[in-house]
Amino acid sequence: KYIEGKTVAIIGCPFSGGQPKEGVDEGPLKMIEYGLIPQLQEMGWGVEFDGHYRLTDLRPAKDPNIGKLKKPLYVSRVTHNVAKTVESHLRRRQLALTLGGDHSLAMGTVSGTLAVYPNACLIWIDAHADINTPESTDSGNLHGCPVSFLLGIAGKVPGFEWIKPILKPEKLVYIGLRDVDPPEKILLKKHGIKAFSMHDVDKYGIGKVVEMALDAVNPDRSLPIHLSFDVDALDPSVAPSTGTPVRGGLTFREGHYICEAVHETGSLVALDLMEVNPSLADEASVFQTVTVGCSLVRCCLGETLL
Ligand code: Z70
Ligand code: MN
Ligand code: MN
Ligand code: MN
Repeated sequence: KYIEGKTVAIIGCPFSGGQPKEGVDEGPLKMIEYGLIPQLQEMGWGVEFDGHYRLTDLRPAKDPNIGKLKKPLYVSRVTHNVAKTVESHLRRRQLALTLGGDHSLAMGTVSGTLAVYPNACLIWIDAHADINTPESTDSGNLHGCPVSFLLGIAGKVPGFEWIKPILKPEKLVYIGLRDVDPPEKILLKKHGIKAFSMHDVDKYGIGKVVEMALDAVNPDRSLPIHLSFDVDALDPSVAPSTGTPVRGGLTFREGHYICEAVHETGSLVALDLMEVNPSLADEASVFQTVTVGCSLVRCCLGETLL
């Protein structure tokens, strides 16, 4: 009902400025090279692909740290751009698929979604909570901070004035967490944010976890859904080519189940597939990671096993 004419806009975001490792900017290019567009077309989707965005053009000549935060001006410019792009596609009733790139991009993608659908919920699939504030971050990498900016708990940071803090804590749910910094644990508790760790996946099984997650943020399954999927939520044996692999992650099927269940709601409006880094690990690992990324996207867009 939110998407008209079964069309998806692919927003290729070759961006690595939110973290220190080169190569994550090649994620979107590889996903396209591996045939994502014809795969979606074969499923009956109209695909609008504008090409990969030339985000490096936005890189400022000077970009000093703000406190601990690294490349703040670059990240703020890029994410502001991405927000406007996602917003424009959603206004045209297209599903917005953003290929990353590092997860700082979600400051943009989620802002774009909430601009069009203020009642949307956010399902965040990740090994990490990415909720550090400029104060709490140890690394200073902005891909560890997007959620705090979206919630409006990041304080004032020059360049990021454009972000409207319109994400409510009760509209956010996590699945897959297993590498959460101590200050992040405090923030999750303080704001009462629902989070399902790998312990919960073990305890309840993925079917029950997804049901509980949807019950928490989308009880009748009709509100618009933004799904932000960090490929490092998957176990490193399933998706090895990513910047921060953490063992003990989602299996191939658990990852796909989440996508299938979200598709079944009929309410998905925006999807991020983030942190695919084809420059890390050998060729077979890159193949494995990029193909699983394409496969997750297809499941979110309705591919079924039977
Ligand atoms: C840590 C930080 C992170 C991804 C690492 C790690 C965050 N909490 N996210 N890799 N994808 O630096 O804030
Ligand atoms: Mn377009
Ligand atoms: Mn992440
Ligand atoms: Mn992560």
